[in-house]
Amino acid sequence: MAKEVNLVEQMQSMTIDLNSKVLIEKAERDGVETMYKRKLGYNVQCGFGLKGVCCRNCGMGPCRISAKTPRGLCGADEHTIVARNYARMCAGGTAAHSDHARDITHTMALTSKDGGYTIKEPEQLIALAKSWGIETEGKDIYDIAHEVAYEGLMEFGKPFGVSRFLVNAPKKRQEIWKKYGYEPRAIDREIATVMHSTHIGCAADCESIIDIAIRCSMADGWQGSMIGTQFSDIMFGSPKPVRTEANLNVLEENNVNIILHGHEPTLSEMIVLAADLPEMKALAKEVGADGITLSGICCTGNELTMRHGIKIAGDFHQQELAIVTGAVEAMIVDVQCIFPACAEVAKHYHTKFITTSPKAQITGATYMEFHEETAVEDAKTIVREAILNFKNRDKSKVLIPDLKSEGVVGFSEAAIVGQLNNVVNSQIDEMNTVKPLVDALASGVIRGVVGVVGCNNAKTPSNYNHLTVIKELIKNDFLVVCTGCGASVAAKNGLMLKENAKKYAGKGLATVCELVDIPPVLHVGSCVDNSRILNVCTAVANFMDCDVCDLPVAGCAPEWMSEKAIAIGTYVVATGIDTYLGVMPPVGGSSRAVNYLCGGLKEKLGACFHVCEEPIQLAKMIMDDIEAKRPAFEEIYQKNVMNK
Ligand code: SF4
Ligand code: MSK
Repeated sequence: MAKEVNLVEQMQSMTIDLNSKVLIEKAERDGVETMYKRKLGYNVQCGFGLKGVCCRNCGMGPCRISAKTPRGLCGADEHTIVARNYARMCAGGTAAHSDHARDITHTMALTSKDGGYTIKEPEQLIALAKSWGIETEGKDIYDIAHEVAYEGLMEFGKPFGVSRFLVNAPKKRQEIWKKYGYEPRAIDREIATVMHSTHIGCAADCESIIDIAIRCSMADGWQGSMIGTQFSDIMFGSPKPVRTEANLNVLEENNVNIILHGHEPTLSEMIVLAADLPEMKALAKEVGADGITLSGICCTGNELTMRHGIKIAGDFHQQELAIVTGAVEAMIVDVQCIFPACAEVAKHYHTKFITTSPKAQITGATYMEFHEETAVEDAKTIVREAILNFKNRDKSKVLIPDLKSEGVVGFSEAAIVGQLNNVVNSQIDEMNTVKPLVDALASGVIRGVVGVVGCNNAKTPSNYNHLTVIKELIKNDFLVVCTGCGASVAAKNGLMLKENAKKYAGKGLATVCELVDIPPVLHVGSCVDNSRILNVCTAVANFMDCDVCDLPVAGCAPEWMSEKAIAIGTYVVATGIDTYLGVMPPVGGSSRAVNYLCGGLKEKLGACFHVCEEPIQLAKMIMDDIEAKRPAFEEIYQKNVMNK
């Protein structure tokens, strides 16, 4: 018995989320295996993999670099192997974000006045069309949408030219990209180039392989993700500040609980629409429920909360635990970050674990394929399935943990700028000016802005690095903007409430929060929406007539885990923003790779990676580096803004 208690305590020590601790204990009681149990078996992980020195790029391998075997069978050394593995991670991440964007673009091609998908932001569409040289005068908005969709799809495979979005960057940044060959051409081409160059017998020079990886990641940030975010905003609406709640207590005992998990708003937006239909609400009553509660996990959750205030059930590490509550009628998933284990966990309860994408079928799940062409009907079928499952719920197995937090989310670029602009400097007419943000930064009231983004990683206690870094930063007057699961962590802990600014933020930041009615941590969206951070930084740099690397800003991924996160970090560095990681990427086996990524790139790009696995130290590194940049930044402000 004592042994069992120790086991539960050991698992509970792997998260700081109190709801998760309750459900870890319940999972053990219910005989359910979760990630926390599996982690016990992974205390010693493969040293070759951790350092990135294992190669299986051909059938002669796997080859593993050690003192005894310093080269693979083909002669590739640790520098080649590490760089190739790193590049393939960037290609995987770029493929995931960009294939999501491709589907969004195909959906834009299906929009129509009376169809499932419509245009909610015609002005944004027209502005984008004009910037792409598409004639808009006198044209039906849906004709414009279809032309923009066609041009968007060309970004994936156009034979000539580079990303259409690069021209928005500061001139100095564009010159750097041109000089070093970092301008991404077609998205698919960049991914293919990485796969080709890292094939056996191709590139074997560490730094040049990393350069190819950088160009590929640029196709993620400055092409695929920009398309994903902008097209989603045009079709589903640009987020605006909205109140929400976060953590597993958002599940409701007497309601049909539907959790949406994954990444594609094309599916989740339709589920929202279907669940709101009177016929569905009536069906829920018929089966004995009071109503229907939708909530989200991972980036689908982020997309939905940003646009509709739909509650955030939890983050990446809580997906299995959500099912363990026994109160979930259906977990509907599409693509990315979905544990295959959810199918197994669901078998212990009445929960239907429903996969919907041919790209992500999972053994043991209920597969209900979703098609954009028949979106509304498909969504209704899926929601009906969830509602009818309410009668199978075993009340004796239900445990919804007690905690949730309120928060305000929905800070798109326009919302951030608009909020500051409205209040700080209301005499400025152009809604688009970033001057109030620049003024707040230059005055030093806000010391800097840090994007704290990314996943949860089982190498750290869930949420610990995120929460520690964010709290340190806001305590010292650094405004934090969050995406992905980092945003869920902040929301769950009350950091997205203006009312809590006084408690957690330094005096300067708390004053700004009070004045302009924002929380100290801003939710800017899903992992694809990191492009919003690029856009705001770009707008500020353009306004100040400087480069992005001159700004007092940084990126941080305290608990990154996915290939997408590696691609994100790489394009953020390429944009000129120093990026701080709380978990070491698998590159430590190559001194050349480490020196280039964490040093050499600084000379070329004005930014590089920094790694520190202790979160208070990590936050300190960020703050010290930003403070060191401030005198030059303030000089630029005096010269280029005050004297304008
Ligand atoms: Fe080994 Fe070279 Fe083949 Fe890699 S590519 S598995 S190092 S022989
Ligand atoms: S969902 S990529 S765990 S942020 Fe985008 Fe969260 Fe990371 Fe997936």
